[in-house]
Amino acid sequence: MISSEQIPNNVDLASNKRLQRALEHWQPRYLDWWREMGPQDFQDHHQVYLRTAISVDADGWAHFDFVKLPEYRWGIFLAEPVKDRVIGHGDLMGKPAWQEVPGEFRNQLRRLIVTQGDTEPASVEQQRKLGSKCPSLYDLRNLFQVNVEEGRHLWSMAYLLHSYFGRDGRDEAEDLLARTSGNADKPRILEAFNEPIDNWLDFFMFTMFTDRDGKSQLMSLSESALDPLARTTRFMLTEEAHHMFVGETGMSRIIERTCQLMKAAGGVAEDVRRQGGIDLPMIQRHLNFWFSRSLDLHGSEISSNAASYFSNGLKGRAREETFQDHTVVDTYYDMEVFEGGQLRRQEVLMRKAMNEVLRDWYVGDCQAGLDRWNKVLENYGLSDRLYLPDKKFGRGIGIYSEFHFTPQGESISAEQWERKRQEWLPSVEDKEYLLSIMVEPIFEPGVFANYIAPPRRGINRLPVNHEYVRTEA
Ligand code: BYC
Ligand code: FE
Ligand code: FE
Repeated sequence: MISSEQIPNNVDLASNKRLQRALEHWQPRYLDWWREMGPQDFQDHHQVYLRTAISVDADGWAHFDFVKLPEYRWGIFLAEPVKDRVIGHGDLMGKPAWQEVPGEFRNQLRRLIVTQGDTEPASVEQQRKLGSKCPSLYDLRNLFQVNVEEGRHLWSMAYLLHSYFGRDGRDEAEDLLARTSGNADKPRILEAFNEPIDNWLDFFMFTMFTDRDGKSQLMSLSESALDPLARTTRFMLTEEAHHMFVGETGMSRIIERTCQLMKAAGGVAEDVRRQGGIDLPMIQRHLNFWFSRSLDLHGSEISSNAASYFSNGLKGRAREETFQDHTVVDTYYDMEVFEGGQLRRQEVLMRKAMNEVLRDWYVGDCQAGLDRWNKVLENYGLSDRLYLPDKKFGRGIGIYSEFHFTPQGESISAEQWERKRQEWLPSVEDKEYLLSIMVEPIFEPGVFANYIAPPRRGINRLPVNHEYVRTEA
């Protein structure tokens, strides 16, 4: 019998027999998945200093304790309801938000929830081998905090599937545990979630850029007419902020260390590598890769799926309330398209351009983080700067994906692309080099790998040199 003690929740699990029964079946499978596909070598003999959500108010977040990973209490939380909430955009605007799934939108909603749910365990799988290469105990703990929260995000989507989609929902919840990142037969649904992440540069770039697509999509879903979906995703956003903190500050600290090593080498970027650091061109190549993969995650520029999600109220724009017009029937998006070897502007119905509208919001959010990275370079008196490549660069999805563009957005031939891609995207040598400086994990409190600076402060006001992960004999 599953108790609310085991599963912290604010959905009155104790009196919901149907959901309890569903979870009794699903929870053991989840735990099997976690043991098999979750953090490798850190399941049974390590105590990790983790934050567990035990309620949705601010206090509910302040709960820190040492736990073994498989004993983490994954909870089910929805943000507090908004009284008399109405649909905020699209053709049904002003009607009461839905507390149940309308039959006519059932397939679309299930698909959105499954796609969202699929990314959460995928990221845990992608990151499962990073523990044994960690740059410090502080970073190891942050990795596990991200992993358990992505596990909880999976719980959130499984909760919606079990509660609102009957039998197909149960099947879909099982399938979320059956697909595997990078698996040839049963891969994860979206492309970026099948890319390997086996070094910490990729990890920080992923949490900076790909988790930020999580933020985009969760903001969009938190506008949904389906109220339980809106409330679930609204609460998930509070955790997402921490994931991007891990990525942004992880990279800031790598950049800081790179600056120190560059100064020691008289400002020569390439000499950083001779000292075991990560040089700026290599950082830029990884940034180019994860940024463009994450742009892809926003879907095609011109999408009738997106139009239908918006019209039906299933997905809104990020911060929908900040827009004047919530129905956008006769408005157009001025889009850059590539046709007959030429870039030109084209008016696209705004509803069909909703993926692009969200992508624009995402690019702005990324740029703010990049400005902070460049501040580090500036503070060290260096003239080098990191930049976001053009939206058309390196794309695998959408209207630019069949063509080739430079990071500055100029069109080039396939042949030119082949010649230059080594300069713009991570190479096999980059990956080998990164693994070579991450061979040994660092488990000594307060010690950091040579390629990364320590953080300014520790977790929950503890010192930086606290033993955030303890090994048991
Ligand atoms: N890879 O009209 P289109 C997160 C497919 S991250 C592969 O362009 P639509 C997290 C598409 O499915 C947030 N396939 O797309 C981060 C469609 O297939 P069909 C995850 C792709 O539907 C880090 C076709 O191409 N949440 O939470 O407008 C760690 C043409 O579709 C891709 C969500 O994604 C791709 N990149 O937009 C942990 C929210 N892109 O119909 C977690 C839910 C498109 O031809 N999902 N396709 O078979 C959605 O809202 C939409 O499905 C998408 C795609 C925005 C992803
Ligand atoms: Fe997530
Ligand atoms: Fe995340």
